[in-house]
Amino acid sequence: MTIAVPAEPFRTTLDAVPADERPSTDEHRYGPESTATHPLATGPIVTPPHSVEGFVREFLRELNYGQGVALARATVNDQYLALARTVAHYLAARWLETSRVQRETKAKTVGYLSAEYLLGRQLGNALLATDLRDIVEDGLAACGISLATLRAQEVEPGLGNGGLGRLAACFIDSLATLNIPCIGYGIRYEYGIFRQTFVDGRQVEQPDAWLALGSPWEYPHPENSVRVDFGGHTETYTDEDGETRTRWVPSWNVLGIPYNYMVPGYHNGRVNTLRLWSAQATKAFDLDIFNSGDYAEAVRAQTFAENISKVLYPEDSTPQGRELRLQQQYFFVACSLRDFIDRELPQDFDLHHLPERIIFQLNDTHPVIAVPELMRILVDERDMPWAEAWQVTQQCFAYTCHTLLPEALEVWPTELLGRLLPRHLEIICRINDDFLADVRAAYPGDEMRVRRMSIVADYPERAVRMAYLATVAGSKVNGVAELHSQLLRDKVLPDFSDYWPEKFTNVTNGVTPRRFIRLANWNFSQLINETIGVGWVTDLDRLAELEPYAEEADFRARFRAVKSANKERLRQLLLARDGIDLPADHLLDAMVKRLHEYKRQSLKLLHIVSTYEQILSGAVDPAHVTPRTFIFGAKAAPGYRMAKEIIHLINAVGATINTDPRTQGRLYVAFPPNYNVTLAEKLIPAADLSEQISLAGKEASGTGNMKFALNGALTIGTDDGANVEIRELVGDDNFFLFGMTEPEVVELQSHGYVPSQVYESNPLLKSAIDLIASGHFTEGNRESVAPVLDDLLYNDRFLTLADFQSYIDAQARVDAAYADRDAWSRKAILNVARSGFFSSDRSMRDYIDRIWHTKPLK
Ligand code: NBG
Repeated sequence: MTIAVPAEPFRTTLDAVPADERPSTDEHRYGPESTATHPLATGPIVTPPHSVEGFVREFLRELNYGQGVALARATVNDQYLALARTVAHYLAARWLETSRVQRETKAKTVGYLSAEYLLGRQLGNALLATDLRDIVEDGLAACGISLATLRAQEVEPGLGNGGLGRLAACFIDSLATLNIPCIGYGIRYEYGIFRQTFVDGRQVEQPDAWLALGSPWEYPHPENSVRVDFGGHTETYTDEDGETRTRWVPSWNVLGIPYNYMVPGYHNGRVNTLRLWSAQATKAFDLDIFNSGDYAEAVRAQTFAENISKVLYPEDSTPQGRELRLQQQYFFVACSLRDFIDRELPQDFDLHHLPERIIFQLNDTHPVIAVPELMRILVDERDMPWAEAWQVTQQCFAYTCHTLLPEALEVWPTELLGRLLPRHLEIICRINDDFLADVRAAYPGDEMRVRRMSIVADYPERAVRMAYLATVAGSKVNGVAELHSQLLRDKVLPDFSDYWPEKFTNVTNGVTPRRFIRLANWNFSQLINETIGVGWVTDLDRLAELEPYAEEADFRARFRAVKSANKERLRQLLLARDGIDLPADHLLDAMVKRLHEYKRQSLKLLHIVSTYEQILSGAVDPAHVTPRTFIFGAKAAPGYRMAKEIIHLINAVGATINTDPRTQGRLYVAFPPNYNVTLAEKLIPAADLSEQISLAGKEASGTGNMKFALNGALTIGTDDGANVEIRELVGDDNFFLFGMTEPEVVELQSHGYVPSQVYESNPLLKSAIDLIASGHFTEGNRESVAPVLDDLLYNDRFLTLADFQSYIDAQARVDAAYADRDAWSRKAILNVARSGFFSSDRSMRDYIDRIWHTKPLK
């Protein structure tokens, strides 16, 4: 198709720009109080024309006037920024309209409080939401630009560590698509999750300067900044009515600047808001120092304030309890509560009715300091009696727990809390006193129970257990998969579930089909469209209609063709990105997730080494080995030594196997660095086998497991997290189950587990471990493998060795099944057809029904 590219607007005069193509007007600036009379100012917000010509005109205008360059001189980055802004123009009218309707209808809003949002690239998603992909592709082509090149220019906002942050991103996508009023609140980290590189096979972290080349998707509003106080002390005083009251006299403060991002619904005309806060120094902060003439000190003070939103803590499931992290947490929830109460609600709003307008969902314990903050606002600032304030507060919060590891539940020392947030500590203590009085009344004489349930722990140091505070304050507490919610009730918070059985519920996680099927697996989604129509993207249960096609040879062949094409696409990407040359036609066996001992990447490694060792020793004829590529993606927290040792060992094993002529064409290990959402979108659709091999009872849910199943990979997995539900839905024949169950794990541990005995008694395992121990993979260096092996043999907290044989047996079943490709395809298609439940749209409906009770916008 050829289109005539119009002259760039800078070559024309302003008057020549047709009136209906002027930039959109913000109705709030010209809103009810406005005296504007011009039809453009009072009329509807204008969306650019949905045509190739209309797009090109808008794009060139943005390039010339927004970016300030001519097409002939524009860099790829200029073009990307102009394109992003242009696509955003198409969403702007819906965005402004959504927020107007939301305000006018006084709809109850979900305030999703999350310290992390792992968004992934924005451009593709915005093109999908606006249905502009073809228009943009043609329009850019007419300008001599490739859309693919511009898409590759985007640096993803990596404002999260892993599953928890990605879940938040999926949830806000679904809420927009379901037309549910929601504001996502979080932190605009200047540096997101680190960029991972490997040097001699060891992880080296590099800062993620994601903002360096511009950030076209955000809309800063410094004029709406919020002041956040810290430190100081509290004092009591008597008010005009003779009441004794408390006030907080803070000692320092910072400003929170809101940055708004659009969260487009899918083809429904809605665009919700994600509001991320950035910290800035206040004037008060450094004025004194400036006045004293110490310029350098004043600038240092500024840096101190801005540090609060400087960097994402690169931890996942193991918080480190640092002061700056508590500052981050309080910073963003204080901004968010203030923002909602002061800016989203009318000025004269009676806060007794707050629960009718907002439900704040606490995404794990990170935002839980919002509970005493709301109490402080109501009691200290708005003069609400304590009991009334507590009633309001309890209805305004609900809490999601995302872990089962005790070390992952946040606990803040009272010393630190008292220093940073003295008033909040007092409020927490009063909440605790009131709560424990109720517990004493319910269980007279049971002081042990009272101590167990206390929000404030006395041992090993006086500290606030944030999960307990959230449980006491929240209207509901939920886990993220059936098994997890059960264990949460039985093991993590048993006293609380005994006391408040009805407070506990489950909402199984989900993933957005927009990004993880429609966008990531375009060819497959076209095949689905041709087979069952297009509605499945917002109604994922409709994938069930694919089930009969699993029995059709032609459909299976088409499914395989898509899989092969996806593998080829991944091959090309990794070649260009990392110089990794994936062999063609292998079973692609993928384990991608954060590196953590409980997830057991080392079990995967033992399987690889064992397969290799069997070939070397002649026990197995290489001709009988299923050609397999093992692909890993995993970042280790920078301070997590064992995780880093495991990464090093995987790389060492990979380097040896990939260059050993004896296993050429049979085994290949790929470990592309810096696994992130962008890579996931290419990798998951290419995989045949999904590794979900955590120790039973440790993985709260997992969401990668869902993405793989929905893209036609079979799972090899333990009975853990959402694996349990995946297996129930897809059926035992289409899932490779292995390993101990959670009760079996408890049983083994209670008898005293001795990993070295397993090693001694299992020859296959022994020879694999011995091969590693010999230094075979590390150029004879035995010391460098000792940390991992010693831990496996003498500690093995996550029972890797105990599950080894069962895992190997399951892998043999995988090989046998893969030998019949056509039968494998059938199983893979059934996985897709039966996984519609794992849409985050369904998760959101469950939250709405069981927890939020919000309604779609009219
Ligand atoms: C993670 C769990 C995962 C789960 C995600 C999302 C934390 C603290 N938890 O199993 O480990 O899928 O949360 O719920 O990051």
